[in-house]
Amino acid sequence: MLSYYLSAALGLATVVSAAGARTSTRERIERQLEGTCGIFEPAPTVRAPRKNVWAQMSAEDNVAVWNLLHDPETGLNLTDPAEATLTDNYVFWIDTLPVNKTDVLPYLKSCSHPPPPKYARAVIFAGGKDDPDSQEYMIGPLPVGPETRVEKLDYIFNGGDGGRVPYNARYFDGKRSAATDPLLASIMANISDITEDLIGGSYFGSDNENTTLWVSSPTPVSYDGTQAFRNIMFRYPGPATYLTPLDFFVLLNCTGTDPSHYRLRGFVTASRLFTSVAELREAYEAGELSNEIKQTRNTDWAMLDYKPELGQRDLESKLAPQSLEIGGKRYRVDEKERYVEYMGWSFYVAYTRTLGVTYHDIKYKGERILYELSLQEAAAQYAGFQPKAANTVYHDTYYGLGTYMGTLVEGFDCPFGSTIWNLTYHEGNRSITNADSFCIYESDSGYPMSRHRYEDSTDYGFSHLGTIKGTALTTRTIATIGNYDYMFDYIFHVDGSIEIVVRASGYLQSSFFYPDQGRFGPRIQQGTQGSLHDHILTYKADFDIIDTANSLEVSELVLVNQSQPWFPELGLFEQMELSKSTMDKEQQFNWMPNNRAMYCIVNPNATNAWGEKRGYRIVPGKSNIHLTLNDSPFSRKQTPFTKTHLALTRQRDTEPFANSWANVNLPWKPQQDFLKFFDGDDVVEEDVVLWFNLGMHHFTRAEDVPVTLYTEAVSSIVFAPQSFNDRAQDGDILNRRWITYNSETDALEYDDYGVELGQCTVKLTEPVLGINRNG
Ligand SMILES: *[C@@H]1O[C@H](CO)[C@@H](O)[C@H](O)[C@H]1NC(C)=O
Ligand SMILES: *[C@@H]1O[C@H](CO)[C@@H](O)[C@H](O)[C@H]1NC(C)=O
Ligand SMILES: *[C@@H]1O[C@H](CO)[C@@H](O)[C@H](O)[C@H]1NC(C)=O
Ligand SMILES: *[C@@H]1O[C@H](CO)[C@@H](O)[C@H](O)[C@H]1NC(C)=O
Ligand SMILES: *[C@@H]1O[C@H](CO)[C@@H](O)[C@H](O)[C@H]1NC(C)=O
Ligand SMILES: *[C@@H]1O[C@H](CO)[C@@H](O)[C@H](O)[C@H]1NC(C)=O
Ligand SMILES: *[C@@H]1O[C@H](CO)[C@@H](O)[C@H](O)[C@H]1NC(C)=O
Ligand SMILES: *[C@@H]1O[C@H](CO)[C@@H](O)[C@H](O)[C@H]1NC(C)=O
Ligand SMILES: *[C@@H]1O[C@H](CO)[C@@H](O)[C@H](O)[C@H]1NC(C)=O
Ligand SMILES: [Cu+2]
Repeated sequence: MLSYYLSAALGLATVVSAAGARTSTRERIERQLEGTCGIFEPAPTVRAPRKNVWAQMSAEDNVAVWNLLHDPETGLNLTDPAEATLTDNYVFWIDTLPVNKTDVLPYLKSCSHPPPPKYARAVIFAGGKDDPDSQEYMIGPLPVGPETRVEKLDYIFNGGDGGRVPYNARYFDGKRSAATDPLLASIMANISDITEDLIGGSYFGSDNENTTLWVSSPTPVSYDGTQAFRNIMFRYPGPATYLTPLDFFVLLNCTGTDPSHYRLRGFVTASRLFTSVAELREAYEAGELSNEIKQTRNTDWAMLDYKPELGQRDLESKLAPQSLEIGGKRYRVDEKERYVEYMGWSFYVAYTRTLGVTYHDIKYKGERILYELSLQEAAAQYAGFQPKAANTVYHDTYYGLGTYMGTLVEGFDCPFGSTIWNLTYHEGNRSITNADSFCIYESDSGYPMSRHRYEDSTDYGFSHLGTIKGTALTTRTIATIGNYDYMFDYIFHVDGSIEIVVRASGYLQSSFFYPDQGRFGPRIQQGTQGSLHDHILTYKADFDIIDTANSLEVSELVLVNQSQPWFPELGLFEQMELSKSTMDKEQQFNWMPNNRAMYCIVNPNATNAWGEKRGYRIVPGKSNIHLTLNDSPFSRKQTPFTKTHLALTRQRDTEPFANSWANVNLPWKPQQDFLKFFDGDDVVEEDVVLWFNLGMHHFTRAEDVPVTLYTEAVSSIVFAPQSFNDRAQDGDILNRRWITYNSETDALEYDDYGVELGQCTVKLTEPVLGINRNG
């Protein structure tokens, strides 16, 4: 029996079937105020003290920039991308150019100082030039007016060729894949009898109705921009295609803009290379290629829905615990300026299509800690004895990491009642809103921030007991970049520490199962092997502890032999002590074995009440790793930022990014060379930037099916005050209990400092997901 009802009370049309499945209408209805706890009340507002100068440029500015670029007077000779071919010039994307810190600091100091000028950056694919390439431009000041200029954007790239990328290394967009498709289709059509037999499918072209295989090709597509390759792996199509790879690869040489010069380099199957159709057919006909193991087209096992065959756990049909802000929201926002205040913290949020969400002017109790905190790159490199795994290095900014930050499901991805914002990026002359893709919430840390029981021999066991609520504000996005769902958390703790956490879920990029290749990962399904790989997520932390004159102090634990006169019987005995030094040159460096060294960014001229330098400690967290590979041809010179745990540089307006989004295809001749940042600049009492890596060596496992689990695929770091204050920042928290034993009354006295526990009712409703909009 099927019964339906419309849940009018919840204000949204929810259809519930007997099976428990719900469908929500596409109509967006504002969340209802439910319950008496203030959980669903909007966060109180505040006016940001300054304009958010880091903010994404507006949709209007984007259209104006688009029109200016296409204005014949600008002289770029552009074709509408929808009409363009490889040999035309067209805009790839437009994004916001970072503002120079040099221009921002005076404005932050005094609002009578004008805010810095705003600029756009635009990538133009110039296939129409004699020497075809891609070139970035800067367009500003904005809004577009008589002063606005379109100039080459070269100063943020240090590889020697500025914002230029040779055609062969430029982004492999739809037009480039389409240009290689006829060759691929003709080759694969010729051998469809073989592929049907070996891998159970055939390919006649990307939109041919008889095609039953999906193609996938990795980056890099070039080594140095002189040639271009497309290494194609085939997979079964479908929602779980990443888990149904096949043992068949086609390698193409697709150098240049003239598809008539594209050539087959070879086929790979059964771990053998065949450089022509004839060679492949000969081996096939000799019966050398039969494959015992078959990939499956049924992918129910790879979907993330409930699996009754796993059974049901005791009591699991009850609603799980929830994190709810039952006292009402305790943070303020200025949604327009994207500014947040929480328990002494304040910060601005910005967003770009390339990097996603970034954080600016992070202050604690009115003093600046960080000028900028931002993800720079999400890299991954794979391993395997086959072309796809061996060849794959991903830099996710290449794909526009920010554009993949998608809808968050309230109550599951973020707690019920979270503040949820949209993120909007620009695509052509339109702006696209990723609805409900950034959330902010305060939650119970799950442990008290601090506590002590003052032990006593009373019946209660103490004279006093103090315990302080632990809470933190989290901001979160989840970017589904192809297969993976990276979750990016920035957690502001009330004690003045900041935690940065990244997790990975989503599909593995897996390989066909080769029984003799367990060294590249375990078998995880009938025909699937989990390919070994590393994830490295590079971040930038531009610390400004109070002001820009900062140093990195290293306090190393060293062993010394010493004697102490009151232990004459010991003679020389072992002790540990701190050996302090200041890092005096820009460098890449690693966590010391056993975390023997404490790294602190300090302001040497700012001391606390005890005369100690005020600073923040860089505290290692979970899985602090760097890239395993050191000299792979696919990551040789364009991925150096992944190769150590940490790096310290002097802040430069010309060095805003660790990587360039187009670098991945230039492993031998990078457009942006992070190593060049280390050119001997003094970093003592200077404006310093700390670059750090989070990541995972992904030791794949059967539990990566259907998707990787966030519990284990996690990496983190903490920035904690280190003598920044005169005492722990827990004294001013009212959410605490100070329990005193009164010996006269023989009773306990609870001091609640006026924070009432109160009571409320909560009614949770099914989340309504926002609809992404093109504007
Ligand atoms: C403008 O670009 C087209 C290709 O889209 C090319 O054929 C033409 O020669 C270019 N014109 C000039 C003046 O460069
Ligand atoms: C930032 O500073 C660099 C170096 O001084 C300068 O070339 C560039 O034009 C500035 N960019 C902006 C957006 O003002
Ligand atoms: C298939 O490939 C073989 C070997 O290269 C060639 O002789 C033959 O003409 C091709 N057939 C078709 C239909 O393209
Ligand atoms: C698909 O295959 C069928 C059966 O062989 C054939 O009739 C049809 O023309 C093919 N379609 C295309 C687009 O090649
Ligand atoms: C790829 O093709 C280009 C010309 O189209 C040629 O110069 C180059 O040698 C080829 N590379 C390989 C590895 O075959
Ligand atoms: C964007 O470009 C398209 C195609 O050129 C045009 O039809 C549309 O009006 C433009 N939109 C805006 C907002 O200018
Ligand atoms: C301390 O003395 C012992 C015994 O002489 C020696 O083995 C050890 O290396 C010394 N340790 C240090 C840190 O000097
Ligand atoms: C910091 O203090 C030292 C010693 O008093 C002084 O020489 C130096 O100029 C100060 N640096 C800054 C950036 O104020
Ligand atoms: C967020 O996006 C949704 C479209 O899904 C739109 O209805 C809503 O007004 C947007 N919110 C804001 C604050 O712009
Ligand atoms: Cu992984």
